[in-house]
Amino acid sequence: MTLLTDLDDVGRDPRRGGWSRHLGDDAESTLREWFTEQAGRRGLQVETDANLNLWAWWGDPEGPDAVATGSHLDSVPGGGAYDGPLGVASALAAVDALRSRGVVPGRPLAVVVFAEEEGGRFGVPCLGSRLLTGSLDPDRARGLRDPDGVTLAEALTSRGLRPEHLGPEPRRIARLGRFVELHVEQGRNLAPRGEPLAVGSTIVAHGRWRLSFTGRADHAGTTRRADRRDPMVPAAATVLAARATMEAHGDDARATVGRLHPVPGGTNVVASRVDLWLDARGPLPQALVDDVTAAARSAADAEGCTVEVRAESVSDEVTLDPGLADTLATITGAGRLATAAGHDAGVLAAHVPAGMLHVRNPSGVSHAPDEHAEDADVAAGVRALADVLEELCR
Ligand code: HGY
Ligand code: MN
Ligand code: MN
Repeated sequence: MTLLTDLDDVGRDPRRGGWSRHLGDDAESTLREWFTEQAGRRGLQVETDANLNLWAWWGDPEGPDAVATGSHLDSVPGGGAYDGPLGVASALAAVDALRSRGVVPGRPLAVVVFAEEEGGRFGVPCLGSRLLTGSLDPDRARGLRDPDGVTLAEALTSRGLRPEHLGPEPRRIARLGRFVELHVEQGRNLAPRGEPLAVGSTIVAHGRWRLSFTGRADHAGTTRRADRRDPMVPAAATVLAARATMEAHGDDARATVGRLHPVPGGTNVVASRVDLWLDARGPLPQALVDDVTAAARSAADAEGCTVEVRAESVSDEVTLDPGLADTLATITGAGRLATAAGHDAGVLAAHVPAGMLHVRNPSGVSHAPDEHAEDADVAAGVRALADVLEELCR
């Protein structure tokens, strides 16, 4: 808990509430320094890989069959204090617990911090783990632009880093035997069960699509209805279509528009363009996107506007390694939990046996300042993670 409260003042967002910590901003840089300092205090050897992920090693970084545990430190805009940092702080505390037990890992053990898991700046979630595993093309990554139009390549260069180094690191992946991510629960499943922990079973299919509506900018007061081609109108219809689609596709469907950006965005101006992003999740996200896109197109036509739809990131459903999940369940005594939140563990799972431990969040609220985990449950998570690492590193 001390490790977490260390971060209380880093990246607080007075306008949105909560915290905003994005790749390359001051807050995220402070978090990297904090992690490096905390790892150093524990005698862990810290390195930054070609994709800005941090690795803090206990044992030989070159050794085979390493065990890695960790999560991310970046946040969504105005996010909570636990999504990401709880997994990193718990991993550091688990190292302390192993030390106090007199355990010397029989395999190399790494605490990992993945870069830009939320995609909060450059728009692609799990940026660091996707680049590391080769599931995101480095050229595409270099050209990703943040809301101010700065590319990832420019952002890296301005920090003295080498954008040309971005790309898969198969040797680093090959040295990994297992990866376990501890994460605050997102959604309310453990409170009703009365359980502090759960072992991850699956991660739902999910993705994010950008819809760009183009019309004609004009004066809010002097432009007659008949002369308007207002992209805000089909954009608004699309927001409502996302809700209707979610309701039409059953309980597991999720369709959300949380981000909408008009250009120029003047109070007295009919917009020329509106970008909105659709977050779709469930058994068949593409079916949701198809329905929302159909509604968007017909609303755009009716207003004399055009609409362009672009997939920004798509993730299939992930089944976390069943054998590892069984091991985690045996060690911790915890039940299973499927999640509709994406994680780096879900990206690594295609290359390394990956598992998750979820720590109870009493209200289930996440991606918001009210995200919470009780101290006792956090402590249970650390003990469980230490037990898991002791067993996996035997
Ligand atoms: O968006 C997600 O599902 C995750 O919390 N990054
Ligand atoms: Mn998140
Ligand atoms: Mn997360």
